Amino acid sequence: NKESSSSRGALIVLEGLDRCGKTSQSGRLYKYLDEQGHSVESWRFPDRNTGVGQMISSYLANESQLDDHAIHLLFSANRWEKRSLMEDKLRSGTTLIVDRYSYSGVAFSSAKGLDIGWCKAPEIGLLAPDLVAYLDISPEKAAERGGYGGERYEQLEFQEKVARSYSALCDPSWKVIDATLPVVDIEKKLREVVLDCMMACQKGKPLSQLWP
Ligand code: NYM
Repeated sequence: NKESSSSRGALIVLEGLDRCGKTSQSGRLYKYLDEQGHSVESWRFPDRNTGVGQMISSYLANESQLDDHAIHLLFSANRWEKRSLMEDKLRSGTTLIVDRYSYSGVAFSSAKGLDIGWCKAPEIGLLAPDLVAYLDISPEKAAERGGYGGERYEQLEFQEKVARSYSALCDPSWKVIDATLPVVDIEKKLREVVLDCMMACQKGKPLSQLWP
């Protein structure tokens, strides 16, 4: 059948603190893979284009207030509403580069003091990434980069808590990349791990679900 005869795309997730360089690295990676002739798309969460995404966006802009649990579930719902499209894309051979995913969901909400098990629960059954690349930077270094916008969470003290939450979540399969290296070096390391991962997916690595 179609599924077993054609190879699938890879689900690549980039994670890290605010100002770690994820967004510019996803852009560079997308451009590279696209130019190499791969079928690839660049995604991000929150996806602010949906109805749920607009609620999230207004919360982040401090234009609305929501209970910590409620906003957590909205971030999760925002991933659920994209799940079937995500699966279709992957199965039809498109690689997805995703800027933030469930790990951001758990790291940011548990940094507020919510129970980590409670935070992970609504993510169960979403597609598991084939690769998590963590762009590692200390909260202090990230803050020095300036450009924290005025959004909620973009403060040193809170980012320190988020960094601790990410450490608790990080598992040995994550590819941790030093985000203080020159941009081109980060790009090179990222390409290496991504191409390896895409190869494994082409060779038949099955899609799996959170939490493995
Ligand atoms: N964020 C992002 C969460 O708190 N939970 C989530 O599930 C996701 C995906 O939203 N500070 C936070 C992390 C960021 C903020 O993301 C907006 P970005 O990448 O700046 O658009």
